[in-house]
Amino acid sequence: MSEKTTQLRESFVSALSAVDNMEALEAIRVEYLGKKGLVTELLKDMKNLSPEEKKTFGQAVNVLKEEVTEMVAGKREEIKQAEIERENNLMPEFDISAPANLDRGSYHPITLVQRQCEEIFRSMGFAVEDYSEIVTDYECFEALNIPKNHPARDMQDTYYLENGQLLKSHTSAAQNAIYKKYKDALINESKPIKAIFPGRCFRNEATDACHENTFFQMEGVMVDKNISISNLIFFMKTMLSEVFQKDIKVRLRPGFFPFVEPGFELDISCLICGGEGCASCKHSGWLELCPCGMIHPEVLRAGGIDPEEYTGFAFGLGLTRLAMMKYGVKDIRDLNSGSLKVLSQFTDDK
Ligand code: FA5
Repeated sequence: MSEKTTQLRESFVSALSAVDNMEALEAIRVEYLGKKGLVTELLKDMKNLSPEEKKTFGQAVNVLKEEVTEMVAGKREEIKQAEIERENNLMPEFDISAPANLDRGSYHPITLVQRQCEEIFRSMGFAVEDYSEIVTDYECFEALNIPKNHPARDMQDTYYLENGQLLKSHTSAAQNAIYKKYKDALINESKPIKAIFPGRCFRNEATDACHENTFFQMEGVMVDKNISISNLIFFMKTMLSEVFQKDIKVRLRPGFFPFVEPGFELDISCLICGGEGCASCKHSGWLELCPCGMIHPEVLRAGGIDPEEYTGFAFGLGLTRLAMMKYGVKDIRDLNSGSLKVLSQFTDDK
């Protein structure tokens, strides 16, 4: 009887030697060890044996079963290792000493302009802050003196999430958090609040050569005792002359924003057409770049600052438009196009 187990073992070993993948291995496992497999079938022959023979034969079948199981496991490991090796051979070698690939891309023009502005304001003692792109209605509107149903909301329709939060339509949405963060140092240590906070903004509006639904702004605020419009104008002028490295024609005109009083629109003469009028400036020769004004008392109050004691200015620079002007990009949509042909032309030429 043990001859039968020996024969079956030999036939299994020979079949296994031809197996080189998991599917074939599984097929042979089922053929020998499955419920109706060849090893299990051997037990059927036991019924005609004496009790003594049954015992010996049963033990021989069990040993065979264990051996076959072990050989299947061994083969499985062998196939796995071979697969790993095959994959490793397909991977390109990483050579740490290889020379750098100089063709490795460039910074986005908005990143370049943003970094330049950050540097300019940092050198004037401003902290650079970051803020979330998802904000609450309170942060984006209510804390800025724009209650529900205020007409100013029409100018800043944005994208709402199901939980009531929204994608911020302007960087002013961070003002309240900034005042709350720095107010104790202002009140207790007489440290003026000086911060800029660049960020991505979103608006649900039709796009054209100077409007995108996703664009960047950089907000700036300064709060202290006796801050006036002259401080505001000084910082705006300094920033623009540093960014453009030349005199730029600017104009200041009244502008309405519920969170400043008085409020201004700061426009620059269009650098694409030299003020003649083109699609980039809506044929006016001027480009709205940086609305600004003195922070409204209600907004200071919402930030925990007493407007009887402190005043401040705020501005909301259109960073994407600034990049257009600095690099001569005629259509704002090119900046979000992801086109390497367009974007690889810009370098940090500071
Ligand atoms: C605001 O967003 C105010 N939060 C700015 C502000 C801050 C005023 C602090 C007073 C005090 P406005 O919607 O005008 O204002 O946008 C500010 C600037 O962002 C614009 O001058 C423009 O340069 C840029 N901007 C606005 N909408 C777009 C757009 N769709 N695409 C590209 N740039 C835009």
